[in-house]
Amino acid sequence: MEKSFVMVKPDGVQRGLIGEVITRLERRGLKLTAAKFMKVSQELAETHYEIHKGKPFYAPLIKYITSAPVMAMVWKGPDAVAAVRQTMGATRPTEAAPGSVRHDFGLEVGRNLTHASDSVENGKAEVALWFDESELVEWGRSIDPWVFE
Ligand code: IDP
Ligand code: MG
Repeated sequence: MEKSFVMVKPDGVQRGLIGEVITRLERRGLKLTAAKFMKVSQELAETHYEIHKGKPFYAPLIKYITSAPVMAMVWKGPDAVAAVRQTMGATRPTEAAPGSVRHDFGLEVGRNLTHASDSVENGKAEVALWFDESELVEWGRSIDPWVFE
């Protein structure tokens, strides 16, 4: 089953929205596989956002993501990458669909509350970057047959 790396960014943590984000993903039927509350090192931030190096928002982005703790998670499910992106909403909160996290709680792209993997391939790479294999919890959820066909 597909895995998505999800992070409640420092603004989401500071605003008390960890529970809100988790609730929405749980309600959707996605399955929590790993979670840790942590400070992001400069090195981890730079590796995670390597693709954006050289862009005008890169330096502020690294500063933002290392400025306060984040909630890093892995969520699993059929089509999990697309499902999580949809629940989080488009990168720019003013372009995010009503009902999405970024729409409902955000205004500015530089304070858009969450991260979610944008492809299956990046999902795998990000899960491996942020978590040790031993931190991934494989578990049977009793409602699985009522959520997964
Ligand atoms: P994503 O988080 O929806 O995948 P990306 O384009 O990968 O969006 O950008 C990574 C992050 O960089 C965004 O979530 C946002 O925090 C920040 N960012 C992207 N574009 C801008 C911008 O134009 N100004 C400020 N920050 C930006
Ligand atoms: Mg991205």
